[in-house]
Order: sequence, then structure tokens, then C-alpha cells
Amino acid sequence: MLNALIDAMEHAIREVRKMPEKAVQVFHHNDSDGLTSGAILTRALERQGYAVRRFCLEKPYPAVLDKVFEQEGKILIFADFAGRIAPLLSELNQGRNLTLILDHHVAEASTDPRVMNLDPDLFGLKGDRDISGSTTCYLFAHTLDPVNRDLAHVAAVGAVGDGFFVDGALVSENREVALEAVRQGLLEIRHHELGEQYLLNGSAGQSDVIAVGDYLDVLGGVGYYQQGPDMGIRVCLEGVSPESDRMVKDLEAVRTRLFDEEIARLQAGALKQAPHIQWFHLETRFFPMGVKMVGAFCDAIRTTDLIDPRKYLAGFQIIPDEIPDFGAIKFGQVKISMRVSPSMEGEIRAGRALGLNILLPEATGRLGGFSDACHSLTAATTVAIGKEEALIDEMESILDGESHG
Ligand SMILES: [Mn+2]
Repeated sequence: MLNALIDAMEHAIREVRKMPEKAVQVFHHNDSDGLTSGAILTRALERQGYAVRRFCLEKPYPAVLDKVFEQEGKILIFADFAGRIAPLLSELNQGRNLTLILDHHVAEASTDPRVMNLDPDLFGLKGDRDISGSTTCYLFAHTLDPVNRDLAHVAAVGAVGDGFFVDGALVSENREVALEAVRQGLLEIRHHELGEQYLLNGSAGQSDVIAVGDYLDVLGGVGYYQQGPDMGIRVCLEGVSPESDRMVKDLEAVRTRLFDEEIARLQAGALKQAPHIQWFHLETRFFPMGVKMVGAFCDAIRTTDLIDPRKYLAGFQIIPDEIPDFGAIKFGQVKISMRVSPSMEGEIRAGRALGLNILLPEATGRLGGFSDACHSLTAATTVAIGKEEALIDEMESILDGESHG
């Protein structure tokens, strides 16, 4: 399992070293796991003398991938996403670039030998339990050079940030990196009745790792279009600073204001009602926050009396035609995020209501949209702008079929 993964990483590293190219492009996710993944790879590759260009993405959108794979002879690394779309990357790559995938989500095998899928899911590890994106990147960095073991605490932050605990504690590879950070004096593990608490030892004292993860999530999510991810990478590698504290405080204030304004709209009747789905459209009102925030907003209201607890909840947000540091890009897409009330959560878990992981991708597929991460209780996809109502209609017809079937 782990040995086979390390063998595959060693093979990939040999291929990286054979390349005449001495620059690496790292594409990573914008949550705390993705930021720590990007930070670990950046530091480890720079130590090897590579020039690293980092791109933080909310999702590996097809329009971005098309542009990335116009290149040739490059070294490309995808971190904390893309494990499942290795066949698509293979098709785009056609052997032209050395492409590595360091994800931990459910994966599919690559079909191009120059696309090396190092997702631990393909090696018998569970990405929602044993190993985070950051820990996968840490294993890669450590295989590159054991000197990178000093990044173990960064990996632990990503693992805690993704929130995969068993009985309140990190397990398996995630646990190993935490224990390594403890040996280095950079992390403390406190044992409580209901599990463990992880504390990062910084120059300014200790901080709870869950709070550090939230801090990074604000920088990467709320601050996505305002250089928040760059600050997040700095925090991962150098710790917090008065500057990063100020940025997080300002971003939290923006989030509170935009959420409150939207809640007022919903109270004034902006929530549209279909038979099984209630939905709203943010248009571009959440800019310059990242498009992850529509999901965060759904989370914030799903337990309130703003919504009908018997219906699915959906929110749309237009994706800006821009990727920071990557340049202008024409998406023409809208993101939909879906959530459910606590009572519907029970219905879905009991199998009495259709899970979002089936409902949304099915409807999105019929409209030619893009599905990435869909779970039974949280899901998000993208469709072309203008297809919002059609998407709701498709889901309604799926739900009608269900109740008759
Ligand atoms: Mn992750």
C-alpha cells in the first residue's frame, strides 16, 4: 500500500529529474488542505533548485485545463484535486508534459504514462480518513529529500483542516505526520475524553490547529480574488504576522457584510420555490469572495427558519472570468451549490430521499455541465450561464420520477 505509493513517487521523481525543464507549475486547491499542499510543494521544489510558479484554483475547471495543456515539455503538478480526472488530463496531455497528480480524493487511473496519478486512493489508502492532500504532498516532498521532514507540521494543519478524524483523532498517514511534528517540537497533541486536540507551537505561542485551518480557509476562500492564497502560503511557511491577521480580520468583515445583505434579500422574498427545491441566485454580488462562498452561505442558512426544511436548498453564483495570476479566461459558467436541512439530512442518510451526489450530477450531465466534488449531503457543479432554471427543472423531473418509481 504505502510502499507501492512511495515507489511510484520515486519513479515520478526520477522522471522529473530527467526533464531539461527546471521550472515547475503547481496547481493547488484553495482550502486549508490545498494551501498547505501548495506550500509544501513550493518549499520542497525550490530547495531542489526549481523555479516554482504556483496557481491556486477553486476547481480544476475544463477551461483552465485546456489552456494549461496547450503547453509542451513542462512539469505540471496538481495538488489536492484532479485525482478523479486523470483520464481527462491524459487525453489533454497526450504525452507532451510530465504531469503529476498529488490528490487524495477518489481517483481514476491515468491513461497517459506521462500523467502520473500519485493519488493514494489508487494505492489502497482512504483519502477521507487516512491521508489528506497535504500529507500526500509531504510524502512526495520527503521522498524528494528527507530534509523536507521539517514540513510535517504544515501537512498536519492540512489534515486537520480537511477534518478527517476517527474517534476524534487523526489516523494512519495523517497521524504519522502529526507525530513527526511532535518529535520536532512544532506540535503538541493533547488527549481529551472525546479525542485529541492539536496545537501548533509558533513564535507567538500556541494556536489550535482547527483555528489555523479556519484562518487559512478565510484567506483562500473569502480572499480568493484578493491575493488571500498568497498570504495563506506565507502563513503556512512562515507563520502568522500582523499583516496576515489584519487581512483575515478585513476578509471576515467582508464576509459578514455580504452574508447579511443576502439574508436580507432572502427575507424580502428572493428565495424561489420549486416543488422540491428552493433556490436563489447571487449573480456577482459575492465578488471578490471566491465562488466557494455560495456553498458556505448555504451552510450558514440551512439550519435557519429562512428555509423550508422539507426542500433541497440550492444557490447559484456566477464564476468570474478570471483566475488570479493565470489571467483572463472565458468561463461563461455559473456555479450551483446544494445543501439540505438537518431533517432532510436524516431522510437522505436513511435512504428515503435522493442524495445530492446522484441528483445534481445527473441533472448537470443532461445539460452538459461539469461535475466535480459531489457528496450525498453537499454538492456543487457548474453549468453555462442561462441554464439555471433548466437545471432546477431537470432536478425536479428526476425527483418526480423518484416518487413515482
Ligand atoms: Mn483535501
